[in-house]
Amino acid sequence: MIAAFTKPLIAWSLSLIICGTSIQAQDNTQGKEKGLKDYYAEFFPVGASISPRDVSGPEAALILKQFSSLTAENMMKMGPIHPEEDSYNWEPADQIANFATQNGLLMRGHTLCWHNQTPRWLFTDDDGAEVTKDVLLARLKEHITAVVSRYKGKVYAWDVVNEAIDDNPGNFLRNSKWYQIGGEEFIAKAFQYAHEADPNALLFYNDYNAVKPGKRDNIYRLLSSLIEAKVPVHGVGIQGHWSVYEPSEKDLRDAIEKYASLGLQIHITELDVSIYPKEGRREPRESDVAEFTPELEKLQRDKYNMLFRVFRDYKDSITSVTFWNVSDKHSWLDNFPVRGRKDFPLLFDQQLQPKKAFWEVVKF
Ligand code: HAH
Repeated sequence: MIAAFTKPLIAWSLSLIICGTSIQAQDNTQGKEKGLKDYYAEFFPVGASISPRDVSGPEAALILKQFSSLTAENMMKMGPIHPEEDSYNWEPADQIANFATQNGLLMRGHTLCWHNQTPRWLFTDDDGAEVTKDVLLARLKEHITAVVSRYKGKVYAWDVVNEAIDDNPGNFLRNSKWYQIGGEEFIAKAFQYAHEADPNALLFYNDYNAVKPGKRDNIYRLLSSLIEAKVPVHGVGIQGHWSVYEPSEKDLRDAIEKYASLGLQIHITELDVSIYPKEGRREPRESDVAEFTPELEKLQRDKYNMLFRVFRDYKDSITSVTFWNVSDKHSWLDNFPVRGRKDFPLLFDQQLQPKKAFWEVVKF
């Protein structure tokens, strides 16, 4: 039996415990008030790719709390922004650029010259015949001049050329329409045109699988030859479409060191960590089950932990890190490489709440 006089004592110590918990809970809450951009303020800006629908509502609030840089996921690509030879669709890209500027966020431009999401008119003339190299380069110049000039002072860095290296390391350049018609020269020209339109913009070559040794060496070769030819290239974008199974820490470090040895800035441009092993585009199968199991969650935490530990180690070379999309509510990986297969590759869940991987990234 507890003596009556001890009761206030018990109540007091209980309240201390509760207070203690509540003080700690409050500390946690304060911790949660800090966003990724604040944890990484001394390292590099942290960004996300967005669509115009993200500039209002709950996504906008999450973006403003967490990120210090934005990229348009699609709206500055040639197809969406330049649908007809003589007409531009500025509105959606402007919405994103204005949201960035009004809120003091940096903006990366993506992308000026790519083999995908190109407008239908680009490679053919009025009669449907393939255009000549001269015509194609003139079109490239007109496009780059218009887009870069419009966002001058708003976009500080451009992915000028995207994915021009072949996936097979035995080949060098991708056999795209740009290459078939324009030859190797289209790459240097694109950088030149962008530099003429905005001499202050930082110009990047951007690619995926960029830390895999074979493709890495070919990207390095391209960059060295551009530098050698005095082409205005300032950085390399490592896309960072990785998975819980890749890359290895060694491949990541080796690639960063190799690119940095060229004196280039490195931007991690399109970061996500898929829960699936990487594979090519294919049809959905019945056996495709989208389940974010505790095991995958653990693998994802470990991968994100390694990635950001390495990024911090190389903060002198890595001058930006951008996630490709905002939260697991919507990721391009929900439809790639398997249509309709849900993925969970980002740091915020489908309710926009920080995942376990988020806490790995900010605890250091
Ligand atoms: C990226 N390609 C593109 O740069 C980006 O513009 C797009 O929104 C999504 C991913 C990655 C990629 C690909 O296009 C083809 C095969 C593998 C990876």
